[in-house]
Amino acid sequence: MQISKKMQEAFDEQINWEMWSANLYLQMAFWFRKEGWKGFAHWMYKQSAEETGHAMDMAEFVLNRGGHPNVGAIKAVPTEWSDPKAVFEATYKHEQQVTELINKLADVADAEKDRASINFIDRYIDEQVQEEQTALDILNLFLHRDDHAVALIDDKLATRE
Ligand code: OFO
Repeated sequence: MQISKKMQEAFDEQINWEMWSANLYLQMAFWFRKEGWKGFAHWMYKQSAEETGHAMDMAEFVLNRGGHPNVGAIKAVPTEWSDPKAVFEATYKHEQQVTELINKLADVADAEKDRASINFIDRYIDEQVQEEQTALDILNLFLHRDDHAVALIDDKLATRE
């Protein structure tokens, strides 16, 4: 069944947000590099590529349903943060917003009674649980920074096979 106009427009909006997310994380990577944090920058480059992958995956789904995805104009992203912790606070907040957007996309699929889209979007609902948790886990490392040694032990124990 061909994708409805309403469903395609909802996907277009989400594709645009995924590309905005990719640009946000790319900009964060640039900021970390500029500030001399190579590890954080590496993580952000990976995160940016993952977001581009989400946009492409959604576009591929729309194409497979006989639609014509549109990226649209992508708004500028922030360029400055006060410190690494602030970047991850922004990351966590952003992922919470993306969860709301994915939920809205699912609402459109429900209203359209579009079973294929409902099924497709479900994996992003799961993905967002993971995305929020990952950002929060990193943020927690910053919140525990006064107890740096304990955080390092915590980190080490987490690698137990
Ligand atoms: Fe596309 O998952 Fe993060 O934003």
